[in-house]
Amino acid sequence: MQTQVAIIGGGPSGLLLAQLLHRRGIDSIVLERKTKNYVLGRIRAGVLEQGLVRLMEEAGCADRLHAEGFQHDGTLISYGDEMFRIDFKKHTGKPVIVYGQTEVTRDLYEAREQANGLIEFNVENVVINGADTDNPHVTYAVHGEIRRIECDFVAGCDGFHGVSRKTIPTDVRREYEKVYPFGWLGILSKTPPVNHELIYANSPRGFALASMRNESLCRYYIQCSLDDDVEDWSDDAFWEEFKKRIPADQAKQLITGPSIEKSIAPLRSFVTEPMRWGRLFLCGDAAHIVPPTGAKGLNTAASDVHYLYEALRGYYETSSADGIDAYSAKALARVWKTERFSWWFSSLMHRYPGQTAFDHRIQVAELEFLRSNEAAQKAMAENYVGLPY
Ligand code: FAS
Ligand code: PHB
Repeated sequence: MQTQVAIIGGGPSGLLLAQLLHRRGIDSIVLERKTKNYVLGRIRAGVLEQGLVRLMEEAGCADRLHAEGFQHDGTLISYGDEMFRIDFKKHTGKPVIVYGQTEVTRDLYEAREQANGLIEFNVENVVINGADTDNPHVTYAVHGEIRRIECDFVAGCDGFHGVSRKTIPTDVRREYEKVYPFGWLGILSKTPPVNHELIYANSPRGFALASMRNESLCRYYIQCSLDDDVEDWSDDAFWEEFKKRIPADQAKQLITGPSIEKSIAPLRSFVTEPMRWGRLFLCGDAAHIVPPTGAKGLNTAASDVHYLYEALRGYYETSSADGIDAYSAKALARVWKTERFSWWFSSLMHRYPGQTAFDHRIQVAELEFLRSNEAAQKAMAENYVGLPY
């Protein structure tokens, strides 16, 4: 087979890139290791920056997002029984949209299918060959049959555990990592949200987050030990702990119910440099990971896709290599800013093993500064709604 761009990975990065390229007449083939239903079964992000919304509009996939997404003009931050609001609209003029990553991915799959986009599922043994030449090709197997794609470029959109990053030679790659000494236990429940906005809670017992997917579907998280097993946490145990971590007046109005999904995610900060090697470009989780505290994972994948899409358009439409030559530096400049914000917000909101009473008072002092200082709130709001592309 022959295509212009071989895309490894059928998650949001790969699908969004494929759909944007298609809209400019640039063809691609997406190779996905799992089935479509498996990919859609993952419960991941819930908050979209305006940049991702604009890209979904440009991809022709934003109708349901606009119809069903919820505009949030601020977020709530609590510490003990204290709570205050960061007003996004006042400080930035922009909202965020609450709309699950699952729905973003569903909309993108639907658009690819309507465009008869080529997506191969259940692929195995993907190998990216000759990325450092002008004639790369990708080999892979489907049901035991070996296949080969000749292409101009390869987009590595295969997430943290994919093959793309590892295709870049170790003497070229530089990796930066911070593993956090705790995880997030998340549940999905068909209950109304405890508040109409998200609540990020710092408590002496640990972090908690009250999020949502719609008015009758909630996504709640509590910080948990890395030694915890999701089986250790009954629904009742989760709800009891969650109530202890949010302000008492919010706990009183919390409506609990059975979990329809429950999982523990480890937290890490991770960046690979460079994000390009020859004709291979890394996008999204294939290149970087953030702790979900700042809701930046999916949204930083989106800005990578934007830079790569514009670079490939420049190559095919004006025969300019400027965009592809600048891709890695441009993407990394924004990646590191979202890494910083996610690390800062995680450091502010979580209880770290060995944290002393002094350390906790410093967190409270920073929260009280954020609560009382307009400049601090503006900085927080600008990072949360999304820094410019
Ligand atoms: P993805 O990992 O989503 O997609 C990569 C795709 O490549 C997958 O479908 C995978 O099956 C496929 N693949 C892997 N190896 C392959 C191979 N060798 N060949 C072919 N295909 C291959 N972000 C937030 O903003 N907020 C959150 O709350 C949040 N929660 C998260 C919870 C968890 C448990 C995880 C893991 C991530 C979370 N994230 C969150 C981050 C997440 O949303 C990612 O940023 C987002 O999925 C990035 O999208 P992709 O780059 O497409 O990577
Ligand atoms: C979610 O709704 O899953 C979510 C929202 C905001 C975050 C992390 C996760 O910071």
